[in-house]
Amino acid sequence: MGRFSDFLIALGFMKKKVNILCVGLDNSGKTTIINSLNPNKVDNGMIVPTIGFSIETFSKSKLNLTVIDMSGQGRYRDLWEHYYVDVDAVIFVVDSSDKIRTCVAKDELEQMLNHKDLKKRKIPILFFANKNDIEDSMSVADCSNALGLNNVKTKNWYICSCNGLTGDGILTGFNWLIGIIKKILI
Ligand SMILES: Nc1nc2c(ncn2[C@@H]2O[C@H](COP(=O)(O)OP(=O)(O)OP(=O)(O)O)[C@@H](O)[C@H]2O)c(=O)[nH]1
Ligand SMILES: [Mg+2]
Repeated sequence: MGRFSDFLIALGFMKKKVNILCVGLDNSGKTTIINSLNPNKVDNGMIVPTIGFSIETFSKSKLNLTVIDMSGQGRYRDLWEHYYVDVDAVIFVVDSSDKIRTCVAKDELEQMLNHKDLKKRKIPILFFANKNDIEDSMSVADCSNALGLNNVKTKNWYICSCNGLTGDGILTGFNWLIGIIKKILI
Protein backbone atom coordinates (compact mmCIF):
# COMPACT_ATOMS: atom_id res chain seq x y z
CA MET A 1 0.00 0.00 0.00
CA GLY A 2 1.18 3.52 -0.74
CA ARG A 3 2.05 6.29 1.65
CA PHE A 4 -1.24 8.11 1.15
CA SER A 5 -3.29 5.03 2.07
CA ASP A 6 -0.99 4.43 5.07
CA PHE A 7 -1.72 8.01 6.12
CA LEU A 8 -5.50 7.47 5.77
CA ILE A 9 -5.25 4.23 7.76
CA ALA A 10 -3.29 6.00 10.50
CA LEU A 11 -6.00 8.68 10.65
CA GLY A 12 -8.71 6.05 10.80
CA PHE A 13 -10.29 6.96 7.42
CA MET A 14 -9.40 3.67 5.81
CA LYS A 15 -9.08 0.07 6.96
CA LYS A 16 -5.90 -1.93 6.53
CA LYS A 17 -6.25 -5.07 4.39
CA VAL A 18 -4.96 -8.20 6.09
CA ASN A 19 -4.67 -11.72 4.66
CA ILE A 20 -5.06 -14.62 7.09
CA LEU A 21 -4.48 -18.21 6.01
CA CYS A 22 -6.38 -20.91 7.91
CA VAL A 23 -4.88 -24.41 7.69
CA GLY A 24 -4.97 -27.70 9.57
CA LEU A 25 -5.99 -31.27 8.86
CA ASP A 26 -9.43 -32.15 7.48
CA ASN A 27 -12.20 -32.31 10.07
CA SER A 28 -10.22 -30.20 12.56
CA GLY A 29 -12.92 -27.50 12.54
CA LYS A 30 -11.40 -24.69 10.43
CA THR A 31 -14.60 -23.75 8.59
CA THR A 32 -16.66 -23.99 11.78
CA ILE A 33 -14.29 -21.56 13.53
CA ILE A 34 -14.00 -19.10 10.61
CA ASN A 35 -17.78 -19.04 10.18
CA SER A 36 -18.26 -18.29 13.86
CA LEU A 37 -15.93 -15.28 13.51
CA ASN A 38 -17.59 -14.01 10.33
CA PRO A 39 -20.50 -11.67 11.16
CA ASN A 40 -21.82 -12.08 7.61
CA LYS A 41 -22.41 -15.81 8.03
CA VAL A 42 -25.72 -17.22 9.19
CA ASP A 43 -25.26 -20.32 11.35
CA ASN A 44 -27.59 -22.87 9.77
CA GLY A 45 -25.63 -25.81 11.16
CA MET A 46 -24.70 -26.87 7.62
CA ILE A 47 -20.94 -27.17 7.38
CA VAL A 48 -19.55 -29.46 4.72
CA PRO A 49 -15.91 -30.40 4.06
CA THR A 50 -14.23 -27.60 2.13
CA ILE A 51 -13.31 -28.39 -1.46
CA GLY A 52 -10.02 -26.69 -2.32
CA PHE A 53 -10.48 -23.46 -0.38
CA SER A 54 -13.00 -20.79 0.46
CA ILE A 55 -12.38 -17.07 0.81
CA GLU A 56 -14.20 -15.11 3.50
CA THR A 57 -13.99 -11.35 3.97
CA PHE A 58 -15.12 -9.37 6.99
CA SER A 59 -14.00 -6.45 9.14
CA LYS A 60 -12.70 -6.56 12.66
CA SER A 61 -11.08 -3.86 14.80
CA LYS A 62 -10.56 -1.48 11.86
CA LEU A 63 -9.00 -4.22 9.74
CA ASN A 64 -10.41 -5.59 6.49
CA LEU A 65 -9.75 -9.29 6.84
CA THR A 66 -9.51 -11.77 4.01
CA VAL A 67 -9.48 -15.26 5.51
CA ILE A 68 -8.49 -18.09 3.19
CA ASP A 69 -10.06 -21.23 4.61
CA MET A 70 -8.09 -24.12 3.09
CA SER A 71 -9.27 -27.68 2.76
CA GLY A 72 -7.32 -30.00 5.04
CA GLN A 73 -7.91 -33.13 2.96
CA GLY A 74 -4.67 -34.79 1.85
CA ARG A 75 -5.34 -34.27 -1.83
CA TYR A 76 -5.74 -30.49 -1.37
CA ARG A 77 -2.91 -29.80 1.10
CA ASP A 78 -0.50 -29.00 -1.75
CA LEU A 79 -2.60 -25.88 -2.34
CA TRP A 80 -1.63 -24.34 1.01
CA GLU A 81 1.83 -23.24 -0.11
CA HIS A 82 0.49 -21.09 -2.96
CA TYR A 83 -0.87 -18.64 -0.38
CA TYR A 84 2.18 -18.38 1.90
CA VAL A 85 3.76 -15.54 -0.02
CA ASP A 86 0.85 -13.14 0.57
CA VAL A 87 -0.19 -13.97 4.14
CA ASP A 88 0.11 -11.64 7.10
CA ALA A 89 -0.88 -14.29 9.66
CA VAL A 90 -1.76 -17.98 9.94
CA ILE A 91 -4.43 -19.82 11.91
CA PHE A 92 -3.55 -23.49 12.40
CA VAL A 93 -6.41 -25.62 13.71
CA VAL A 94 -5.86 -28.96 15.45
CA ASP A 95 -8.54 -31.47 16.44
CA SER A 96 -7.49 -32.07 20.05
CA SER A 97 -9.53 -35.28 20.16
CA ASP A 98 -7.65 -36.78 17.20
CA LYS A 99 -4.51 -38.00 18.99
CA ILE A 100 -3.57 -40.45 16.26
CA ARG A 101 -3.20 -37.77 13.60
CA THR A 102 -1.27 -35.16 15.63
CA CYS A 103 1.94 -36.52 14.04
CA VAL A 104 0.47 -35.77 10.61
CA ALA A 105 -0.46 -32.26 11.77
CA LYS A 106 3.10 -31.82 13.11
CA ASP A 107 4.58 -32.87 9.74
CA GLU A 108 2.35 -30.41 7.88
CA LEU A 109 3.29 -27.66 10.32
CA GLU A 110 7.02 -28.35 9.90
CA GLN A 111 6.69 -28.30 6.13
CA MET A 112 4.90 -24.98 6.33
CA LEU A 113 7.45 -23.42 8.69
CA ASN A 114 10.33 -24.57 6.48
CA HIS A 115 8.76 -23.34 3.27
CA LYS A 116 10.87 -20.74 1.47
CA ASP A 117 8.02 -18.19 1.44
CA LEU A 118 7.45 -18.35 5.20
CA LYS A 119 10.72 -19.45 6.76
CA LYS A 120 12.28 -16.03 7.11
CA ARG A 121 9.12 -14.06 7.81
CA LYS A 122 8.07 -13.22 11.33
CA ILE A 123 4.36 -13.78 10.79
CA PRO A 124 2.18 -14.60 13.81
CA ILE A 125 0.58 -18.06 14.09
CA LEU A 126 -2.50 -18.75 16.16
CA PHE A 127 -3.05 -22.41 17.04
CA PHE A 128 -6.53 -23.52 18.00
CA ALA A 129 -6.69 -26.79 19.98
CA ASN A 130 -10.29 -27.33 18.89
CA LYS A 131 -13.02 -29.74 20.04
CA ASN A 132 -12.23 -29.37 23.73
CA ASP A 133 -15.77 -30.59 24.46
CA ILE A 134 -14.91 -34.14 23.41
CA GLU A 135 -14.10 -36.47 26.26
CA ASP A 136 -10.41 -37.34 26.58
CA SER A 137 -9.38 -34.57 24.19
CA MET A 138 -5.81 -33.33 24.68
CA SER A 139 -5.08 -30.32 26.85
CA VAL A 140 -3.40 -27.24 25.37
CA ALA A 141 -0.09 -28.40 26.87
CA ASP A 142 -0.44 -31.87 25.31
CA CYS A 143 -1.34 -30.39 21.90
CA SER A 144 1.58 -27.99 22.16
CA ASN A 145 3.96 -30.87 22.95
CA ALA A 146 2.53 -33.07 20.21
CA LEU A 147 3.11 -30.30 17.65
CA GLY A 148 6.58 -29.49 19.01
CA LEU A 149 5.69 -25.84 19.51
CA ASN A 150 8.47 -25.21 22.00
CA ASN A 151 10.89 -25.63 19.10
CA VAL A 152 9.16 -22.90 17.11
CA LYS A 153 11.44 -20.00 18.01
CA THR A 154 11.26 -17.81 14.92
CA LYS A 155 7.57 -17.01 14.96
CA ASN A 156 5.23 -15.28 17.34
CA TRP A 157 2.72 -17.97 18.23
CA TYR A 158 -0.06 -18.61 20.68
CA ILE A 159 -2.16 -21.70 21.33
CA CYS A 160 -5.58 -21.75 22.89
CA SER A 161 -8.20 -24.34 23.57
CA CYS A 162 -11.59 -23.87 21.94
CA ASN A 163 -14.93 -25.31 21.03
CA GLY A 164 -15.94 -24.47 17.48
CA LEU A 165 -19.56 -25.42 18.11
CA THR A 166 -20.19 -23.07 21.03
CA GLY A 167 -17.51 -20.50 20.15
CA ASP A 168 -15.94 -20.94 23.56
CA GLY A 169 -12.28 -19.78 23.52
CA ILE A 170 -12.29 -18.59 19.90
CA LEU A 171 -12.29 -14.87 20.64
CA THR A 172 -9.48 -15.23 23.17
CA GLY A 173 -7.25 -16.59 20.44
CA PHE A 174 -8.51 -14.31 17.69
CA ASN A 175 -8.09 -11.17 19.78
CA TRP A 176 -4.47 -12.18 20.44
CA LEU A 177 -3.94 -12.50 16.68
CA ILE A 178 -5.56 -9.15 15.89
CA GLY A 179 -3.46 -7.45 18.58
CA ILE A 180 -0.22 -8.82 17.11
CA ILE A 181 -1.25 -7.98 13.53
CA LYS A 182 -1.97 -4.40 14.55
CA LYS A 183 1.40 -4.09 16.25
CA ILE A 184 3.24 -5.40 13.19
CA LEU A 185 1.29 -3.76 10.39
CA ILE A 186 0.01 -0.47 11.71
N1 LIG B 1 -17.54 -31.85 18.96
C1 LIG B 1 -17.07 -30.85 18.22
N2 LIG B 1 -17.23 -30.89 16.89
C2 LIG B 1 -16.75 -29.85 16.17
C3 LIG B 1 -16.09 -28.75 16.77
N3 LIG B 1 -15.71 -27.90 15.78
C4 LIG B 1 -16.14 -28.44 14.62
N4 LIG B 1 -16.75 -29.61 14.85
C5 LIG B 1 -17.33 -30.53 13.85
O1 LIG B 1 -16.25 -31.11 13.13
C6 LIG B 1 -16.64 -31.39 11.78
C7 LIG B 1 -15.62 -30.80 10.82
O2 LIG B 1 -15.69 -29.39 10.89
P1 LIG B 1 -15.22 -28.45 9.68
O3 LIG B 1 -15.31 -27.06 10.17
O4 LIG B 1 -15.91 -28.80 8.42
O5 LIG B 1 -13.69 -28.93 9.57
P2 LIG B 1 -12.60 -28.40 8.53
O6 LIG B 1 -11.33 -28.35 9.26
O7 LIG B 1 -13.06 -27.16 7.86
O8 LIG B 1 -12.53 -29.61 7.49
P3 LIG B 1 -12.06 -29.57 5.94
O9 LIG B 1 -12.79 -28.45 5.26
O10 LIG B 1 -12.42 -30.92 5.39
O11 LIG B 1 -10.57 -29.36 5.95
C8 LIG B 1 -18.05 -30.82 11.63
O12 LIG B 1 -18.98 -31.88 11.78
C9 LIG B 1 -18.17 -29.84 12.78
O13 LIG B 1 -19.50 -29.68 13.22
C10 LIG B 1 -15.93 -28.75 18.19
O14 LIG B 1 -15.35 -27.85 18.81
N5 LIG B 1 -16.44 -29.83 18.86
MG1 LIG C 1 -13.47 -26.65 5.90
